[in-house]
Amino acid sequence: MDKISGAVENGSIEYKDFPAHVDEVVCLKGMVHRIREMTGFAFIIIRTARDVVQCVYSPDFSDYRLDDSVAEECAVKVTGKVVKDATREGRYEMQIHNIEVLSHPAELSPIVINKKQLDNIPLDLDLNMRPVTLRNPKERAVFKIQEGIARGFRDFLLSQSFTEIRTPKINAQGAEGGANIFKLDYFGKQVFLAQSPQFYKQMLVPIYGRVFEVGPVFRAEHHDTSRHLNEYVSMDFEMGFIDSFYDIMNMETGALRYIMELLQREYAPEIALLNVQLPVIENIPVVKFMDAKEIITKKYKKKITDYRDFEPEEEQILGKWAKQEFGSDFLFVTHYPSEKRPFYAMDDPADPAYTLSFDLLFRGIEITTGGQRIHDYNEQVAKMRARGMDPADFESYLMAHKYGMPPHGGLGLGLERITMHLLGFKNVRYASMFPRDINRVTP
Ligand code: AMO
Repeated sequence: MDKISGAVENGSIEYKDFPAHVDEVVCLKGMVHRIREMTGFAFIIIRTARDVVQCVYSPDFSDYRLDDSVAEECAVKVTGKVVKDATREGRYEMQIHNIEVLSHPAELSPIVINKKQLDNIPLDLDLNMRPVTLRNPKERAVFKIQEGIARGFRDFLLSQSFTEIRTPKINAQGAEGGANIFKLDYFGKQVFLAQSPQFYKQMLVPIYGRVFEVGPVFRAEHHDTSRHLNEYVSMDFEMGFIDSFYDIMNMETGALRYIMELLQREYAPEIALLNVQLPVIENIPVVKFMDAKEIITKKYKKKITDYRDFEPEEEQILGKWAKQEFGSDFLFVTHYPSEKRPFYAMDDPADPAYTLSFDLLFRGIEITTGGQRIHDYNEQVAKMRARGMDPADFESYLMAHKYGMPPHGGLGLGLERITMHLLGFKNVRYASMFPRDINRVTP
C-alpha cells in the first residue's frame, strides 16, 4: 500500500549553494534558458526558480551526447560537477555529466525571452504574452520583489500584534463612494465588488484590536491611465486605541523601513538585477495639506486651481521638495479637505473643514491613504446624513459604532503603486503580473 509521507524534496541545488559544493556532483532542475554552441563545447544555461545557471557541455566530461533533443524551454534535470568559473571571478558553473529531458515545448516562443532584457517589446505585447515574457529573468524579478514587499508588510504587522483577516469581496454597499464601483448581478439582486476592505477592517477593531489584510480590491476606472488598475492588491491595516492618526503614520513608517531592510537582506539578486535604489527610511517629513499648497505656489510658482485635492503635477513638485529639503523619498501630507475624503474620515475638531487624515507620497506619487475614523455612532450617522446617505443602508457597518468601538484609524497601501515607484516604472501595468484595465481581462 502507498503511504504519503508529506515530504517533497525538490532534489535541485540552488545557485547560492554552489560555493559549498565545489567539485561535488549535484542536480539542477529547471528550464533550458539558452544554448550557446561554441567550437567543441556548448553553454547550456538553465533557468531555475530564481537563478540562471551556466552549465558547460563538453564531450571531455559529459556522458550525455548533445543533440537536437535538448532545445530552449525544455524542462530538464541536469547532473554535473560544480566548478569555479574560469573566466568570471567569483562565479560558479556546472560541468554537465548528464541531461534528462523531462518535457519539450510544442513550439518555440515567438518572443526571445532569454536576453538580459526583453527587446523593446510594446507593453501590450508583453502583457498579452505574460506566460512567456515573465520567464525573462528581469521580468520575473519584479514580482519576486513584489513578494518581498507584501511579505515585509505582513511580517512586520504580525510582529506588532496585528491579526490577519480576510474580508468578502462581494458586498451590499461600496465603502469609498464615487463612480468607480463595479456592479454585479447577484441572483437577481444588485451587489458591488469591494473597492476596499474598509468597513470590515473597522468592524474587526473592537474584536482584534489591530487587523490587516493583503488582498484584491476592485475599482471601475473608466479612464486608461498609467497609474490606475481595475483590480489591484490593497495592503490595509486598521488599529484601535490610537492617540492620534500620527500612530498610523508611525506604524506605516516602521513597516516601510522593515520592508526595505527585508528587500536588502533577502532579495539582493533581484535588487541587483533590476538596479533598484532602495530608499533609506529614517524619519519621514510631514506637511499639512494647505501648507503644501502654499509651498507649491510660493516656492514653485505654480498657480493652484483646485484647493480640494492635488493634481499629479503638484504631487511631483512635493516629491521634489521633500527630496531637496529633507533628503527623503517619502512625504506625509496631512489634513486633507473634508469634502474630498470619505464619510468615515474623522474631521479635525480644530477645523472641521479638514480631516485627521493623510496621504503618503513616494517619489512624488500617492501610494497610501489613511487616517483616523469616526468611532462615535451619532457622529457617524450625522456625517452620513449630511452627505445625503441613508444610514439604514449601512446597518451592519454601523453596528460596530452602535455597540461600541475604540478610537481607531488605518490605511490602504497599493501594492502595485509602491512596486511601480520603487522600480521606476512609468506604467503601473508593469507592476501587475496579470493586470486588469479597461481593455484587458486576459491572460
Ligand atoms: P484609496 O482609495 O486612496 O483609499 O486607496 C488607497 C491606495 O490604493 C492605491 N490605489 C490604486 N492602485 C492601483 N489602481 C487603482 N485604481 C488604485 N486606486 C487606489 C493607491 C492608494 O493610495 N479605504 C481607503 C484606505 C484607508 O483609509 O484605509 C482607500 O481605499 O496606492
